[in-house]
Amino acid sequence: MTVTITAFERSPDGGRGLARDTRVRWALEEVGQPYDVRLVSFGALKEPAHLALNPFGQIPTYQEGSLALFETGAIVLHVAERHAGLLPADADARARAIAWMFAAVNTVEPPILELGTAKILEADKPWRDARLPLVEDRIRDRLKQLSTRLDDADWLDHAFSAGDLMMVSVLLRLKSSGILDDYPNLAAYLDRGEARPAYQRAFAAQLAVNTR
Ligand SMILES: N[C@@H](CCC(=O)N[C@@H](CS)C(=O)NCC(=O)O)C(=O)O
Repeated sequence: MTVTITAFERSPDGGRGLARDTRVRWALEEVGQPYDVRLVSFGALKEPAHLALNPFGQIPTYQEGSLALFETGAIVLHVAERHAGLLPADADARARAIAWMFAAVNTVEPPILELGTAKILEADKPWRDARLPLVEDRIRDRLKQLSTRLDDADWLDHAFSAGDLMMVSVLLRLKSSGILDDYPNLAAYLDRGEARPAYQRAFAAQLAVNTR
């Protein structure tokens, strides 16, 4: 059955791979599932047709026959459950991989997103300079914990899984900040994720859209 995802017609990041269609593309590439992409303008995101697919008016969405999904965690989990390659066969290892997916979007991503809010959306606020170090400290707390757990392993729980795909996707947002320089094992983890051929294909596909 044809899979269709949505992505920005023109991503605000200019194709750096930070728009969240990249993680869905990456998951589909990892499992070898072809997909179509429907590009959506910012205006169209808030129109009824798109809101029927994602009530929050965001990308990406995922359609497969009569199934329509939103939220990248749910989409990547769906892809990982339907196809081999992103979740271990062992039931306990599978549950742990899913726990890492939740950790990525629920525990690690929120303070990282706050940094963007503090730097860009609150750039003109009088509290901006006082708030920024607090936000960075919250990110560092999480990175230290993640770095300690990863230690010198390649991936979070033995073999690469959807948990790593989500965690690397979340950490990518820090790449230009320099914060990861203080956590060399996390920087190397990020490099390993980006070096995967499936990620490279996903990145190239979204870049092609944004450099047309
Ligand atoms: N939690 C959602 C977040 C989706 C999200 O923030 N999408 C952004 C692009 S990466 C978006 O569509 N922003 C436009 C908007 O919110 O109007 C997910 O993981 O799918």
